[in-house]
Amino acid sequence: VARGDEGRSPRALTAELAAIVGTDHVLTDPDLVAGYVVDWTGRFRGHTPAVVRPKDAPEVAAVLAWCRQEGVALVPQGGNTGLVGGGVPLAGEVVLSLRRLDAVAVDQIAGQATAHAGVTIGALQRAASDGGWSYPVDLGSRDSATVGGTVATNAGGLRVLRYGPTRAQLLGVEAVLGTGATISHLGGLQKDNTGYDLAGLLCGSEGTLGIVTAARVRLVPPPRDVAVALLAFDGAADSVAGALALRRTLPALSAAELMLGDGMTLVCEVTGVAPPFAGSGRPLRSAAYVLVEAEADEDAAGALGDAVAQLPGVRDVAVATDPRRATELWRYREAHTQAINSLGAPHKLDVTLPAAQLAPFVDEVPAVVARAAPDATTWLFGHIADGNVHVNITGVAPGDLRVDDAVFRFVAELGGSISAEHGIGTAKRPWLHLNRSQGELDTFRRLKAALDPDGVLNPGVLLPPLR
Ligand code: FAD
Ligand code: 2HG
Ligand code: ZN
Repeated sequence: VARGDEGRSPRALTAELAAIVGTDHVLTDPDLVAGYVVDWTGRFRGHTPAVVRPKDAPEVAAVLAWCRQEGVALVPQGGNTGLVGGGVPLAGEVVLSLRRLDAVAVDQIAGQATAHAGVTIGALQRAASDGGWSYPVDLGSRDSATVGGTVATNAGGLRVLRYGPTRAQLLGVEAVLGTGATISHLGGLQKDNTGYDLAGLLCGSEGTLGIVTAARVRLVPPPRDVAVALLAFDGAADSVAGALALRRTLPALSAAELMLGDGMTLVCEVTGVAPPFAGSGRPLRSAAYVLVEAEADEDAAGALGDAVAQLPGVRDVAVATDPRRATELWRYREAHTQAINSLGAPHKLDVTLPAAQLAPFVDEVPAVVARAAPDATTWLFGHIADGNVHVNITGVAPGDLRVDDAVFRFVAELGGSISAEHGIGTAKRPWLHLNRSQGELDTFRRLKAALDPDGVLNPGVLLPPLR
């Protein structure tokens, strides 16, 4: 098992790493290191002897080779927007920041892009758009989250129901494995049945098997016409039923996002934005909202309007007739993460439920939380048409795991998953057995041993410690 910073003189470590990447790219000054050792929420805080910033795959390979030789553990880091404590050095690991690998090239003929690990999703989207295409993975952290990080976590986001998660866009990767081998498969062939899908394996492996240095991704034609509407319902059950029905009645559906009255009120208070449905005052606690987006060749608004008109239980509709209003409606949803964080670091339990269990889950989970921690507050929102609910819990100490345990067990009882899209990281390791059999966990360990034989890559992430 690799160690963190214990047992080695910091000066020697820094000098040896500087010989690989240059003195300017080994950060040790506490002010410079500060942003790399704590996660976006503030719940997970670690420490590190150094942040190392290689410029390309050969330098990544050289840093990894040094870590293996010295038995020093490292944590790969992209935009540090991960929400499960997987990208920060909780046990004093060296941080390997991939942000300097920021080249991106669009192949307009193929409709594909090769993006290096440190390219942000926003930059990839802009490059795709400049080339007449679109990169369909989109998430609120787009201006910080990187290609490497989204591959490592198999990030989902706002349009999974139409385009799939990151793994569905991936045609190949370049990566440095824990064995020291650099593998590269960036040719972008649409059809290529030549053995194991290593890109698919690295996708979602959370930096435990290899360091992704570049990815070849497929692009999609940009949507010609987009319509957005915010629907209000009287309660969660109606809103869930409505979102699920739209998947069938509105083939153009590209996003369906749940919000509840409490979350909407908080967002309006924190951002200063006026509540939706002017004149109806403060949202009711029992209100539920679904933000709906449709993409079509033409008349997306017409298709959306027809489908909504047939939907039972809709109490109010706000339609965006121009892009500015569409952005305003999206803001109610996208501001949830920031608004909840303003109350203190939450516990984030990103879960998926089978469709039939979604409404009962949304109704019952606040009581499950209250039984585990009576002072806690539960916030629910998420990608409801994917069955994905973001359960956020505030008013609980970072290390108090009672609510996590209660919610994950409830999810497992209902046949759901403890991680829809954020991954396991360090936060959910103790509960992986709820979703994965002993045989699967044994297979995970064999893969880990084969691809990271020295155990230097993210040793605290994903796999629970052996008892
Ligand atoms: P980091 O946070 O730096 O790292 C995440 C994990 O990947 C860590 O385990 C790290 O060690 C590993 N890693 C990073 N780079 C590499 C690499 N090059 N090679 C190997 N391993 C690596 N997630 C969603 O899925 N959907 C959403 O809708 C969504 N919305 C978000 C909104 C906000 C406001 C925030 C703050 C986060 C959101 N996230 C969402 C979570 C987060 O943005 C994603 O998990 C994203 O994929 C993380 O990318 P990153 O570059 O920040 O990775
Ligand atoms: C989102 O969908 C992200 O906004 C973050 O996945 C969810 O803050 C969260 O819990
Ligand atoms: Zn999400």
